[in-house]
Amino acid sequence: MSAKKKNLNIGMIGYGFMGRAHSNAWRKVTNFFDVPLQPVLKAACARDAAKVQAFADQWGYASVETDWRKLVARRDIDAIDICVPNDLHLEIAVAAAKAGKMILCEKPLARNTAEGVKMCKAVEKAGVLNTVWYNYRRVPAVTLAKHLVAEGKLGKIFHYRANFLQDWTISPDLPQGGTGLWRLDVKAAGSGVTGDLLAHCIDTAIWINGPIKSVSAMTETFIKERKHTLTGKVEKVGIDDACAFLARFANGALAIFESTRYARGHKAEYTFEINGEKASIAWNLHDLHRLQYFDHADESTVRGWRNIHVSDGDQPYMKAWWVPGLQIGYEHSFVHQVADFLEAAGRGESCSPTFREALETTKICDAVLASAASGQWVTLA
Ligand code: SOE
Repeated sequence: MSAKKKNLNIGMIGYGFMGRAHSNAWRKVTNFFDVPLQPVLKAACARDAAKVQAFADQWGYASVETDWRKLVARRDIDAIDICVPNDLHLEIAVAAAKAGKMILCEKPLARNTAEGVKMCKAVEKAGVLNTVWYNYRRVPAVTLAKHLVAEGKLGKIFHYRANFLQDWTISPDLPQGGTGLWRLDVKAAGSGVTGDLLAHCIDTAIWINGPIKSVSAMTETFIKERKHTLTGKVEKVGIDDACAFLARFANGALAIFESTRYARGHKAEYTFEINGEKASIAWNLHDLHRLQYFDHADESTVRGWRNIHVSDGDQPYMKAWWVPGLQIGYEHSFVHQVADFLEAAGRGESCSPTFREALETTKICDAVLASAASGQWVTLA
């Protein structure tokens, strides 16, 4: 640990899949990135005392809390990392902002726009640094795609196409609610694939290609009732199992987005393709270190899709890792978000996407769900 670096004491709330991904990022970041602050894993928090202690021991947190309010009130905590189900984001974020803590909130920002607006107001009023974990932006190949579009390599963009396909909820015997399965419970999650998976696609899309101005959507809930883990009763399923929508971008591009948890054979297949006047790019999470690139300016006899292995020091984030040709993976996207957060915090700035920027994605998710309910196109304000 560099003696010159100021410590940043982290209070982690939640120890599930995301609690692990974020903890790994906090632990690794200064081994690879020369950031101005040194994260210190000060406390982990969750309701189950034995489980949170085991988590703290495994990941190296110095202490535990079983009530997030106590964690937020602790004077020795600088930043709160929210890794709990979506229905808790608002209350924790508002309390953490009032306590003057920096906040890193797992995606999606909130269950809906109304909650998201309150969260934005809270952090802006308190003047606390904030970010939302949309990690896929920071996969080097995805960041490279952003750079290529920003440099004008694709020229005018005509089409944006994105999918996020999974297959883990096909069984009607799978319950809803509780640890791991709260994503199926509309009260905890807010929505189904729209807020959980399409939110990723939307965040990447508007980051790369600018604002979306209108949407037309359809959703389906294939399994109408599931046993609820917490009540033990069979209850109506309120989430969207699948969602597909058309969209128009402000820059004139047409888009098509699809997400489902019923695409047998697909575990987490996030893909996007962008077609421009001069070039096209395509990316697939299952091959996350590669970017497909087609440049019409290439000599016609050798023109074709290039398969770029994004692992060189002059490609985004890769200088910090191994030697050219050696790739990195999923967990590194979180390390990159932490590195960018600490870099920005060193300048006294929030890291993109801020709560305010991530609110745009939540607004689009709400517009998608409203369109699916009404059968009408919905225009974004
Ligand atoms: C759902 O299965 C999930 O874990 C999402 O919640 C994550 O955001 C996504 O990255 C992978 O899939």
